[in-house]
Amino acid sequence: MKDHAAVKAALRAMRIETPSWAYGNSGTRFKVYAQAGVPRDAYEKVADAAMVHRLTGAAPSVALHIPWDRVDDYADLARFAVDQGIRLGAINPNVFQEDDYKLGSVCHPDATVRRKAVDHLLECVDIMDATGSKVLSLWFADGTNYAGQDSIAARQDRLADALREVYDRLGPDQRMLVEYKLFEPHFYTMDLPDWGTSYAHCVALGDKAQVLVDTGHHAPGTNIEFLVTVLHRFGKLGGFHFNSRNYADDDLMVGAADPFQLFRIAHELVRADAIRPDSGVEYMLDQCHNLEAKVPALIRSVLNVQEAVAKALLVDADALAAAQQAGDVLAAHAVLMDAFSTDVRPLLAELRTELGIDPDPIAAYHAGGYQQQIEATRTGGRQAGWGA
Ligand code: LRH
Ligand code: MN
Repeated sequence: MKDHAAVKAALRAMRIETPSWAYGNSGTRFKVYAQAGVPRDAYEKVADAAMVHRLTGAAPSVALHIPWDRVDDYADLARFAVDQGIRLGAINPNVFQEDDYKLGSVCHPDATVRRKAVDHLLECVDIMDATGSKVLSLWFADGTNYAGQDSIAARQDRLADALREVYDRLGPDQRMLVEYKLFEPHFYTMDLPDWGTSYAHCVALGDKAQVLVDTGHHAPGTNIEFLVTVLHRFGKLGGFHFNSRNYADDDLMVGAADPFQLFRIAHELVRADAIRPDSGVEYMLDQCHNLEAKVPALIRSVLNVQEAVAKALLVDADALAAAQQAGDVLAAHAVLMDAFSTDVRPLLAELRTELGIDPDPIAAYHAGGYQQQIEATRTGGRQAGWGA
């Protein structure tokens, strides 16, 4: 069993990236509820992300989404982030919100629309050059709603061509993560519906292309820790969009709906020694806080990931291996359940004290008055949101 010092060392090194869009207003097709204090621009989103890092010590970067975070000077935004104590992370292009993209973006039947989409992806690589970001995080809403609507095969060819062009534009230390999603906004085919399709395209592209696993993008009952283990085994696990769900792509706080699933995923990652910052696996959140206050929700989410990983780090690997080798099913399962049933909050509080931060980040947030400050100062202007 890992001693507490080793567990704390691993947690101290872990990095969780928060998503700029989670600080903005979000909702469902029924309603987007505006909240007081919500950022009006990328700078205010970065400031909120910096607050999450100051209180958790574990979220030193924020992912951007373009054009939601479009600014005149990306290098200046990157400098602002550093001044705030964090850095800009993955760059997410958006080819799903313009009328031209109704029938798809890079998979659209019309070459002119495909050109427009690829040009936006290439623009996002330029933005990576300006911000120093190493990750291009690709998700395509592309798909169809009815059988026969378009050629599944032709759309795959168009997708491959677009990915190839962007891949060849990447700099030597840049890479692209290819996200998949089973359904929504399309309901017959999604051109990247599952890990197998993303994996196949990434293998065809090369080493700088890997699969992004959004935990909300699978069919109910999918064993995510299984596919994570296989992707990592083949060197194609590029990263995560962590969130949780009860039904579909609910984008709820990670660990809120199914903390045991998050623990099982963390167990496989710890076993694969894939928690380290230089493991090549990006740990990012992708959530929408439709009802709850956004900054404390992201603080809670970082804590949920830390708790799941801390429990996984406490798994008695030797006892587990011995029970598995002996075919002792109950004993093997018990080793995992012992770790999962361990209250790791005192250990995490100890780690935060050693880091010089408040052992209870949520209490510290409410005591610090940041929520009142942003609600008082961020008046006027246009609140950030998906703007769908
Ligand atoms: C699609 C998705 C994708 C993002 C968006 C905000 O559902 O998970 O990662 O671009 O959410
Ligand atoms: Mn996602």
